[in-house]
Parts: sequence; C-alpha cells; structure tokens
Amino acid sequence: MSEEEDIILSELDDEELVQQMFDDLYDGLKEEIEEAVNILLERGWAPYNILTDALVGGMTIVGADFRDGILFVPEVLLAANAMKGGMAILKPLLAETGAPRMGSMVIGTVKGDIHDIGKNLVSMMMEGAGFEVVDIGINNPVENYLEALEEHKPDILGMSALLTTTMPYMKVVIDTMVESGVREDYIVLVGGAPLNEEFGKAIGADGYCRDAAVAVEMAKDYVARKHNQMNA
Ligand code: B1M
Repeated sequence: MSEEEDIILSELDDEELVQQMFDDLYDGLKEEIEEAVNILLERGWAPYNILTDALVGGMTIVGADFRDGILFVPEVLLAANAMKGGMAILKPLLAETGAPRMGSMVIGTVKGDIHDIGKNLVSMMMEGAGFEVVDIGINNPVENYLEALEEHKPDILGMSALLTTTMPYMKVVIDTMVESGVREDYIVLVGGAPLNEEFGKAIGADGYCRDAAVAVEMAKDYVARKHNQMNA
C-alpha cells in the first residue's frame, strides 16, 4: 500500500487537512478534495473560509508552479477539475444565506480566454450575497455580451480575463457599448489576475475587483448608488 493510501483525511486536524488539500489539489484528486470539503463543513467551517483558505490557497500554489514550468496544462486542468468538485459542494451553501435580492449581473470571460474558475467563484459569491447572476460562460465575443444585456437587463456587467493577451478585449466590449449608446445603462465591473485598478480606469470600467469579495462589496455599493439616484 502506498503512503498516500494510508492517509485518512478525517483523522487529520484542520491544519494538516488543509495542507493535504493543497497536495490533493496539486495532484488533481477530485474525490479527495470533495471528501475534505465535506469534512471541513462537518467540523463547522464556513463555506467561504473553505473556499478561500483551502481551495483558492491550493490553486495559488498550482498557479506558481505552472508559471515556473513545473506543472503543465494537463496537470493544471486536473487541478482545476478537482477545485470545481469542491466548489460544486460549496455553491448551494454560499447561495443559501437568505440574503435579500440585491440586483442582477451578467458575467462572462472574454473572447480568446477559457479560464473560468475565478468567474465561477465571483458568480457564487454574488449569488450568496443576493444577486441574480446570469453566467454566459467563456470565450465571449462582444455580441454575446450585448445580447445578454439586451435579454436580461441586469444592473451589472461583469467581465473576467486571465491573460494579458485577452484583457484588452474588455475595452472592445466597453467601446461597443458606448457606440451602441448603452454604456450608461449598466455598471461595468472587471476582474482577473493580470488586471489592476489603472487598467480598469483606462478601459472605462466602473470598477476593478481584486477578488470575489471585493466584487460583492463593489456591486452592492454601485447598485445602492444607482437606486438612490433613481429615487432622487
Ligand atoms: Co492558464 N494561465 N493558461 N490555465 N492559468 C494563467 C492565467 C497564468 C498566469 C499562469 C502562469 O503562467 N503563471 C498564465 C497567463 C500569463 C499571462 O497572460 N501573462 C496562463 C497561461 C499562459 C495559459 C495558457 C496560454 C497556457 C498554454 O496553453 N500554454 C492557456 C490559455 C488558454 C486560453 O484561455 N485561451 C491556459 C490554460 C489554462 C487551463 C485550461 C489549463 C486552466 C484553466 C481551467 C479553467 O479555468 N477551467 C488554467 C489555470 C487554472 C491557470 C491558473 C493556474 C489559475 C487560474 C485560476 O483559476 N485561479 C493561472 C495562474 C494564476 O492565476 N495564478 C493561469 C484561481 C481563481 C480563483 O483566481 O481567476 O484570478 P482568478 O479570479 C479571482 C480574481 O482575479 C477575481 O476574483 C476571482 C476570485 O477571487 N476575478 C474577478 C476574476 N474574474 C473576475 C471577474 C469579475 C470580478 C472579479 O467581474 C466582476
């Protein structure tokens, strides 16, 4: 029996279990990640803390080794798949907070970009905070965004990009909204690892969100301001 098979997740203390989750995420072990998430839930961990401390924490390590050429696309895909397994367990719990309806958002990853973990996390957190979220997926050309805005009339448009080569496409979407005369109808929030606040300003977004928690706070803030303006 290998050393790994000897590990019984439920016998590890919290700190050891989170460390083991980092390893299991790294190795793309979806079932182990799901089991560990359930153990932490049984131990009373808040779903948000499991997400940020264990899953996002583990993914950060994967990201560093991917950057440094230690891990390659197939391994990272397996890690992403394991992370998604954990996120699927947490999603209904994060959405179950009974928060009052706050507003609505259409969100999607831009054209040329297939990264969706961060976007999915933002969607989950927004739903948990009481927003109705329409997720239009990955690799979206500008037409998809405009159609979704027309169809769902959300308060917010959210865009995600993880590549330096795809982030400029956010400007294409915003410029097209301006040309179509609809830019002022929506709050535009953008996010993704290579972005920063200056970039958000430069492309004409209303806000740059460093992470999902910031996205929720910013969304709440902007929607409240919008409603106040409408009532004034
Ligand atoms: Co890709 N990849 N990848 N990748 N990948 C990065 C982004 C990279 C930084 C890795 C690296 O080199 N260190 C690098 C980009 C370098 C650059 O552009 N400068 C990179 C590369 C190069 C590539 C490929 C080109 C590799 C190749 O094929 N040679 C390729 C591109 C494919 C494409 O999109 N066309 C590619 C492919 C992949 C996989 C398919 C293997 C996989 C994606 C699986 C999936 O998403 N389903 C993958 C992954 C997993 C990563 C890393 C390791 C992790 C990304 C992630 O999920 N992070 C990533 C390295 C890294 O970022 N450290 C990397 C966890 C997630 C929770 O964080 O997405 O930042 P993040 O989201 C955060 C915030 O940014 C913010 O909130 C989220 C939650 O807190 N946020 C928003 C994000 N979107 C938002 C939208 C909002 C608000 C906030 O709207 C309101």
